[in-house]
Amino acid sequence: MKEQLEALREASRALIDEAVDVEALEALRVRYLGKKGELTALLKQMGKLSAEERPVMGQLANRIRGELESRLEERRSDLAARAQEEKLREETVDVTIPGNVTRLGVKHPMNTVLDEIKEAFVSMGFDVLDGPEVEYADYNFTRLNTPANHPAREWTDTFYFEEDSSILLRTQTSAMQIHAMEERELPIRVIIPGRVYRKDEVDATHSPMFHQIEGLVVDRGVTMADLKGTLNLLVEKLYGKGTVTRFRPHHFPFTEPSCEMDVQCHECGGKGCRVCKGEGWIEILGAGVVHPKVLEGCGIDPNVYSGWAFGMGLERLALRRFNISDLRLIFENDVRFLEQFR
Ligand code: 2NM
Repeated sequence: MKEQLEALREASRALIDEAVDVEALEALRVRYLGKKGELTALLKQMGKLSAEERPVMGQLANRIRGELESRLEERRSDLAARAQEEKLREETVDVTIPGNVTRLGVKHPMNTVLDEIKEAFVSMGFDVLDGPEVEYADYNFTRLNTPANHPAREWTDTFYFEEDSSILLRTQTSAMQIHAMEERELPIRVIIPGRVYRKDEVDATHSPMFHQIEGLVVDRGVTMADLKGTLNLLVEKLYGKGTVTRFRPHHFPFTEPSCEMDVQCHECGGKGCRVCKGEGWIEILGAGVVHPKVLEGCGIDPNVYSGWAFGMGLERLALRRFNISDLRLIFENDVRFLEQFR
């Protein structure tokens, strides 16, 4: 019995020392100390021993059990620590390795201009809306008081989908203003930026697709004075305080009276130069007091409510603002052009 116990002690020690991981240690624990383990089996044979031998062998067996247990535990924590160290080494991040350079884009000049205008109107309590680019001729023309024989309605000027000219690509964002007046509760204060389409040949100042931003106010007691005050505020936000403006009479079918607004040339201060083509003034938008027929067509009583509206082309504003010589540069997205706005 003594020899068997000593042999077990030697063999198990060697195996525990050689174990490569905690799983192997667990297998050894089961092999020697488990219910069906080798040491357990030897203990079960103690009954066969003589009365003198039994306590001596019992003590030895218990000591070996204690030794095995503490040796297993020692090796387990050893192996666990080593595994942890190995993991940390593998996961080491070298923070000194140069990173991958991400090339950041730049804001397109059109968005710079658009964001400034939006910011100016949102700060005055306007909502920003957008609407469909495919419209009924009814919303794009008829309900904006555009006569049936108006040249803008010709198929040579407008992209139609239907033979009967009932559905088209909107030529102005005003179509959405009609939707706004139909659907919104009064008072209304909205701006509507978006793409519009006209059958123009591409050149340095024309494109069959361009961007407009229109605005609309409808409330009780709204007058031309509100139009002028608000648009003057817009111009001061875009071009700086004290920028001089003028309003010239004009004609639009959807407004009466109608006007165009000019800003005094920022380049020459009104004397006349290359930028303003000798005029001293630069036209930036069209506007007017909403025609009573337009209000009526949207179910708004023109005896109680009145409104004003404006529309401006965004490309033209961006070209002038950034001194860009050709409209096509705005749409081509050549990075050599865009990089200049960093
Ligand atoms: C412009 C100029 C003047 C305009 C009018 C309306 C509506 F829906 F209220 F009748 N929307 N947009 C308007 C007025 C647009 O663009 C040059």
